[in-house]
Amino acid sequence: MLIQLWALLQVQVPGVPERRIQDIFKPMATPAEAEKNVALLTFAITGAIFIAVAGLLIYTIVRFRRNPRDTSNQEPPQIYGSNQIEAAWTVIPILIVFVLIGVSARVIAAVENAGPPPATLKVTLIGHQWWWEVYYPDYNVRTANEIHVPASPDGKTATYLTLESVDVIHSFWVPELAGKTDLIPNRQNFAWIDPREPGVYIGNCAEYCGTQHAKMYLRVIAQTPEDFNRWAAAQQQPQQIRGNMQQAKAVFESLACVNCHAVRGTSAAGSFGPDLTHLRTRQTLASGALVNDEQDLRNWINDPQDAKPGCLMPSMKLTNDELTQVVSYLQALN
Ligand code: HEC
Ligand SMILES: [Cu+2]
Repeated sequence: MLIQLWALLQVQVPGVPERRIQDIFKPMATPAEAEKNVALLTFAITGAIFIAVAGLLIYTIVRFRRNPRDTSNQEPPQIYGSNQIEAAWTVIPILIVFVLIGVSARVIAAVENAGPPPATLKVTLIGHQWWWEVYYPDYNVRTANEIHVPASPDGKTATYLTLESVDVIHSFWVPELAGKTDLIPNRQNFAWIDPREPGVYIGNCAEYCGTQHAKMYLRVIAQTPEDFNRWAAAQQQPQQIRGNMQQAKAVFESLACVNCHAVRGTSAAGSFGPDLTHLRTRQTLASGALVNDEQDLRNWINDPQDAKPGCLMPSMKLTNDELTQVVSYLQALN
């Protein structure tokens, strides 16, 4: 319920098939499927325990309630101890716990030790307060907040994610694709996904990481292999700006933006904030907080603290003219 509500609050991008309800019971990838089965088993066992305990409790309350005609005010007989019952309710729960531990451990091991299929895409996902850096080592492509991957209808393609963090602990969680895995500073974690259908799968940082943790959405954009290859090839291109953008580009390069942001092919080479080389090809801005259109982009650059109070991009107090130039430049970064 809460998860659904939260999904509905997210930005909608027209024309993109989006799996808006993040339902762990409708897995769309192998790891999520395995984990769903453990969840169902755990629910079944704990559900049965709940019904047994609650049933006995209700039975006792009703069966042994005070009789209104009983005016003797006497305590009922006080009975202590039964070795059989004590042993039963010690041993049975221990056995149940061991079954759950065993099954969970087996599924975790199976997911973690699964060998990569021949067609494996490598992606490094780096957590920042409060956005995701996405790096494709085999393509030397760097982007943010939206992970493009090939879909895997036949289960023969997978994306292996190396998870890192530059500041605090974050957590990768795209419920329909895989369970949570933390991104921990000074260490590498791994996760993998193989989305069965093309589409946009929405996730969120799942480990509280500071004020804007709730606005740290993640999109996995699964595409057909052809579409993915086309996307990757386009992302590999450095930025080429058409003639009439020269002035807008110069304004952007004269501002402090370049200390925090990179645009490949220009003098902007900062790495503190998201790489903006192909900004226009992203669906959202600021980790899913805003739609990537002219209006939201303008508002964001004018004052990022409005959409994400406390975020690590300051309001640059641009003049109206500078703002217009910078927005038109960023809008041209295809
Ligand atoms: C002090 C470093 C810093 C400066 C200076 C800075 N930014 Fe940012 N910028 C960031 C950070 C950090 C984020 C990510 C914020 C978040 O999502 O929480 C960001 C996000 C953005 C985004 C959204 C990118 C995306 O893919 O979601 C745009 C666009 C952007 N900045 C443009 C600019 C422009 C234009 C300037 C100059 C007027 C500028 N920034 C100056 C740090 C900076
Ligand atoms: Cu977080």
